Amino acid sequence: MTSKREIKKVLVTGAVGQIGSELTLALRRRFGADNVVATGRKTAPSDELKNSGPFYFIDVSKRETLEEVVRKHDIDTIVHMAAILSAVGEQKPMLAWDVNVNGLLTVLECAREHEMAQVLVPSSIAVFGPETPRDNTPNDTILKPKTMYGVSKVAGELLGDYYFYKYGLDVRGLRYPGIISHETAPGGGTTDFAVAIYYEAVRQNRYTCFVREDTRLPMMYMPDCIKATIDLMMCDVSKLKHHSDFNVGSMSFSAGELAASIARYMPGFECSYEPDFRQQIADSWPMSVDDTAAREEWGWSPDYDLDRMTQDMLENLKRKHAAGRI
Ligand code: AKB
Repeated sequence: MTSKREIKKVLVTGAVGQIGSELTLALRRRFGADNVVATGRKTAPSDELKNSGPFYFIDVSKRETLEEVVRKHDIDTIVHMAAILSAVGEQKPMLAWDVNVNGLLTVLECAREHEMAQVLVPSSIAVFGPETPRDNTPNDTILKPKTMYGVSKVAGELLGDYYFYKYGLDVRGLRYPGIISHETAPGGGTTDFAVAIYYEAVRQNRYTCFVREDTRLPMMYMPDCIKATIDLMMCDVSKLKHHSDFNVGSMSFSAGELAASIARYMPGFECSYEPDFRQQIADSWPMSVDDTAAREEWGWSPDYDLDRMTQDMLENLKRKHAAGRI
């Protein structure tokens, strides 16, 4: 492994997405606004994202568009958030492979040639499949996903570790569970119901959920997701035994328990259930994960539980609703 370089200039791909948009702002607070370059593919950035630091449109599958921004800003770290998620990935498997694998390879090659300090690339609970133990899923276990998203994320984890061991490029990654937030809506995932339910609770006090009531999945509130990502980026590489594939647990609940938590703060809230094709995807994923490796190797520990998250989500969304913003 080459000597560790300090993170000074970060480029975020997928910065307009659900996690990227909040992560970019958090990174700007930490490293300085001009030192964190946000990039997106098509979607226009929010005013806050655009006005708080540099922003560019790039296409990660076209090396030259990435290269131009890397050179211009002397980038030494890439946080690669651009991805096609599970539900859209099942509708467009070739696109999912192209963005998630070929896009990642472009990023890794660029980082290797520029001898960058670090690449952070998230993985997902989607790397697991029906053959994996679903309860308290171990970090190192059977990876036989049945979605193209999962297949591409397994490939991404293997590529990350390959670049670490072969070239000494410091690649790190964590397996996000469903991420819940009130700023930017997620797009195209199986766990999106756990965000949509809050929006619809505030808008009309009812929701029709696309997975069954007893569907239990690992989830995480956005502040914990940002904390986990930045903690992993900042930890000393010599402490890591894993690199691209950390389980990160926070909370685990069924769709019915989520609805019950909302009903505690929104009297009269009603949830009905009409499972669609995403049910099968959810049924192939863990119900909870064992994140001992993350806790031991870089000190991971979440702050939020279900009810605390529900209170915070509803408070923020009610404020947005009252201001006509949702
Ligand atoms: C999805 O549902 O596809 C994502 C994920 C768990 O990676 N939120």
